[in-house]
Amino acid sequence: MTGQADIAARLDRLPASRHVWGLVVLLSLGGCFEFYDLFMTAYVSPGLTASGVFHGPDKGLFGLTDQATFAAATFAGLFVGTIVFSQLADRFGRRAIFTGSPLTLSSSTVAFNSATYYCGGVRSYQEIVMMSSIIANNSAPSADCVDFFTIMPAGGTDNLISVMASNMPVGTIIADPKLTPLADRGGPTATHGLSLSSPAVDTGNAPTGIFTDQRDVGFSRVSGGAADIGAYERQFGDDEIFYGGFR
Ligand SMILES: [Ca+2]
Repeated sequence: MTGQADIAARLDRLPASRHVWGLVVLLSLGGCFEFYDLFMTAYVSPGLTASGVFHGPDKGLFGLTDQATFAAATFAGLFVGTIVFSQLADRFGRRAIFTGSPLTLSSSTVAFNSATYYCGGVRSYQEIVMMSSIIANNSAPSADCVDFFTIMPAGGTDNLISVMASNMPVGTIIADPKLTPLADRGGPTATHGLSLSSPAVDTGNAPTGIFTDQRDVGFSRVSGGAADIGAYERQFGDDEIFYGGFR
């Protein structure tokens, strides 16, 4: 009977020949494409298409469809990141690099996502820094992580989470952000607006150098007394009934 240790020892005894190295390279490339296909395009793209971020067969950036641009740019980024930054992990150690590379969420809205396993909103095993972001109205089977879960330090300010979690940035508002239904409110994608009575209105902060909300030109990042929490900024003159979603 052959155990895993025997198999590993057998592999270690293989001569470092051209043929063996060729097999290693081919298996690595196969694994790279397979995992990329499984974890990125298979799961992420349908969601982005359904939410209106990808625009079907239309040609966009680089003259490619949105899906093709996403796949190509992410793939290129993986290679560049691996070649350039893997040396940092070799030099300083993987634990130090992972700990020093926190997940950052800034002026973002993560809402109305659902999961059948793990977390409906944001689940992180790395340190997370959240700035002026909403995580709300998500659903998941586990009460531990409806909206948010992390076992690492969570920093940042001016955030709103709808369901209490055990480890959140200090000062996080726990409340219903009163998001309005997904609709075309300008910009390239549909958005969830903010009701006038939303606790996210005028309680966020604007990142340095960011002058618009997610809809881009024509939609100021700061309107009223201060920036709103999340990706959307209520604009002066927003129709109270339409934008308020009758809430
Ligand atoms: Ca505002």
